[in-house]
Amino acid sequence: MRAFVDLWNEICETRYGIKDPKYRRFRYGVQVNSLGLTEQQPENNVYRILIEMLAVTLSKNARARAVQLPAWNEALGLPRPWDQQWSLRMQQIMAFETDILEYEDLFDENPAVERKVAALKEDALAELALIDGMGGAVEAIGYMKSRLVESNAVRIGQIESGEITVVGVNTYQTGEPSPLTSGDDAVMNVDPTTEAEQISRLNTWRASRNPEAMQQALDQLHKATLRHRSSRCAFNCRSQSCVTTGEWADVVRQAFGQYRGPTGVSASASNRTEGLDEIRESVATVSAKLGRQLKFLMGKPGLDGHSNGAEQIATRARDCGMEISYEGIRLTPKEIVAAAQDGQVHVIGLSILSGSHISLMQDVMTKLEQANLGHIPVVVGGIIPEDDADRLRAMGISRVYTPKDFELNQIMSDIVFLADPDHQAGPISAQ
Ligand code: B12
Repeated sequence: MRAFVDLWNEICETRYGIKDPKYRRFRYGVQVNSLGLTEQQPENNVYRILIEMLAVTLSKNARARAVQLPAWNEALGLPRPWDQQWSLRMQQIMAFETDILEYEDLFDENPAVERKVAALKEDALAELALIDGMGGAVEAIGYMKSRLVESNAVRIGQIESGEITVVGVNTYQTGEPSPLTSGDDAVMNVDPTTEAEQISRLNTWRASRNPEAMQQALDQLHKATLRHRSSRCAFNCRSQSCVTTGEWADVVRQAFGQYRGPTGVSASASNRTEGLDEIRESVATVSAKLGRQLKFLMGKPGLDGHSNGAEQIATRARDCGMEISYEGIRLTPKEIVAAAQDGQVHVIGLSILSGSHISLMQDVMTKLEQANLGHIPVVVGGIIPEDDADRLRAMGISRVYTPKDFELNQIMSDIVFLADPDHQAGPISAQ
C-alpha cells in the first residue's frame, strides 16, 4: 500500500496535472488478505490477520483510514457474530492497549522497506506502460484477466510444490483437533425462511404497486435506451421507486445485450506442465479409450462471482491435456446442461462459493436427468460444509472439494478416474 499511495500521488501529479497535494491524497479502507486464510487449522488465521494488519497500521503514510479484518473461519463460511467480535477485539486491543497508533510512520527511512517499495513501484510502472501500450485498460482487459489467473496459478503451484510454506497446509499438518470447529453450530447456516420471507415481502410490494406507472417507467426506459444507445440513459428516481432492479436491468439488457467478461483461461495449454507427466499420460490413455480427447466442462452456476477456483481447476485440467469448456461466471443450470449436451463432455465440474450449493446442485442434477445426461459424472467445489457435502453426495454428486483440497493434481486424477469408461462400468468408489 505504500507503493500504491506513492504511485497514486505521482501519477495524479504528472499525468493528470493535479497541483494541490491535498487532492492527491488517497484515503481508503483495506481488508487484509483473505485469500491466504486457510480451512486447515483455521485458528492459525488469527495470527495471519494480526500480522497483516500491522503492515498498514505501522505504516501511517500508507494512509489506510480503516482496516477490515476477516474472522478465523474465513475459509469455512460466513462469520457468526462471535467470530466478528473476536476480530474486532484485535483492532481494539491494538488501538487501546498499545501505543502503536500514536507514532508517525514507523517504516519511514527503513532501507529494507524503501527497497521493497521501490521495486514494487518499478514493476507496477512497467506493467502500466505495457497496458498503456495496448491502448489502455479497456483494451487490455483480456490481458489483465489472464495475468491474474496466471499469477494465482503460480501461487497455487508453489503451495503444492512446497516452494511457499503455508503452516497447517503443506507443513506442520498434524495437530490436535480444533475445539473451534467442533459442534453443530460451528458453521453459520443461513435460515432458509429468510429467503422465503424476502420473496414474500417482494411479492407483496409488487402486488401493491400501480401496474400502469410501472409499465410506463419501463417503456420510458426502453425508449431512452433506444434513443441514446448508451448505458448512461436517463432513468429518473421516480421510476425507480416502482420497478425492481431486475426489471429495469432486463430492459437495459434487451437493449445492450449482456457483457461476458474474459475468463482469463485460454484453450491452449501453458508451458507450466512440470510435474504433470503422469496425469497427462493417464489423460491420454483414457482419451484413447473414449475415442476422443477427454472433455471437462467447468461450470459456474448462480450469482457468485468467486471465479478463482473455477479458473484454477479449468487451467490445470487444460494443462493436464483435457479439452476444457469454461464460459465464465453466472451461468444458469439450464445453460450448464445445454453446454454439457452440446459439448458432449465426459465430466462436469461446478464451482459454488455463494452458499447456495444445495439448491443449485439439485436444479442441475434434475435438469441433467431430464436431458438424459444423468450418466455424466458431476464434481463440485467451493465453500461447502461437511454436512452439506454428505447431502450433495446423496444427490449423486461424485466428488465434493473445498479449499483444503489444495493439491490440484489429486483433483485431476479423480476427474480422469471418473471419466475412465472402465471405471464407469463398475461401481465408482466412495470418496
Ligand atoms: C477471493 C475472495 C473473494 C474475491 C473473489 C475474486 C474472484 N474473482 O474470485 C472478492 C473480493 C471479489 C470476493 C467478494 C465477495 N465474497 Co468472497 N471470498 C474470497 C475468499 C477470500 C477466497 C476465495 C478464493 O478465491 N479462493 C482460492 C480458490 C483457488 O479456492 P476455491 O475457490 O475455494 O477453490 C478450491 C476448492 O474449493 C476447490 N474447488 C472450487 N471450485 C471447484 C470446482 C471444481 C469442479 C473442483 C473440482 C474443485 C473446486 O478447488 C480449489 C483448489 O483448492 C473466500 C474465503 C476463503 N479463504 O476461501 C471468500 C468467500 C468465498 N467470500 C464470501 C463472501 C460472502 C463474499 C461477498 C458476498 C462479500 C460481500 N458482502 O460483498 C462478495 C461476493 C462477490 C460476488 N460477486 O459474488 C464468503 C462466502 C460465504 C459462504 N459461502 O457461506 C467467503 C467464504 C468469506 C467468508 N467467510 O465470509 N470474495
